[in-house]
Amino acid sequence: MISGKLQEAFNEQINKELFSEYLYLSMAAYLDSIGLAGFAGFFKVQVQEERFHAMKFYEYLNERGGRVLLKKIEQPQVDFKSPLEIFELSYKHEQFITQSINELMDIAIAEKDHAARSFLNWYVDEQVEEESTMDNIINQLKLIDGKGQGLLMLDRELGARTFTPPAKTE
Ligand code: OFO
Repeated sequence: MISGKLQEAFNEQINKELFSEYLYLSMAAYLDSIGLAGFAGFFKVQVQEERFHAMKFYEYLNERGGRVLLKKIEQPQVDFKSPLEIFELSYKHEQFITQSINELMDIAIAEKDHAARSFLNWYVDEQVEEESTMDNIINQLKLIDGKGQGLLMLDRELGARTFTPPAKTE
């Protein structure tokens, strides 16, 4: 059975993952509103990724005899200056999530909960990918100066992104 402390920390993390989902949906809505449907599509896939992250914690808590207790989700930012600003904010947000996963790992290690450590390893690896995805697109946006033909080409490219849930979820 999972400890009360880890249960609370995992519930906090479910809230952060659901906020991530909400934040990226807000970014998608803004991008749709300015006609960048491909960029919006990229964030709609990100929304699915974040729901997956949240549900993975949800199922795990249940499996370990814990209780899922949902919390209030904050309102996300709704207006943005540019696609570049959106990806810079996303990168910063992913760094915050990485820090949060590392803190969960610290608790699991302190409690000698080896099962939780093994479970959290998936998120440690996933965060490397999450940060790198955002950082790569920031670099591409800088290369094209965030506008013109290059922006439309990147919009088309990002619109091709699809969501594929990992076959093995733990
Ligand atoms: Fe974007 O990794 Fe979850 O929050």
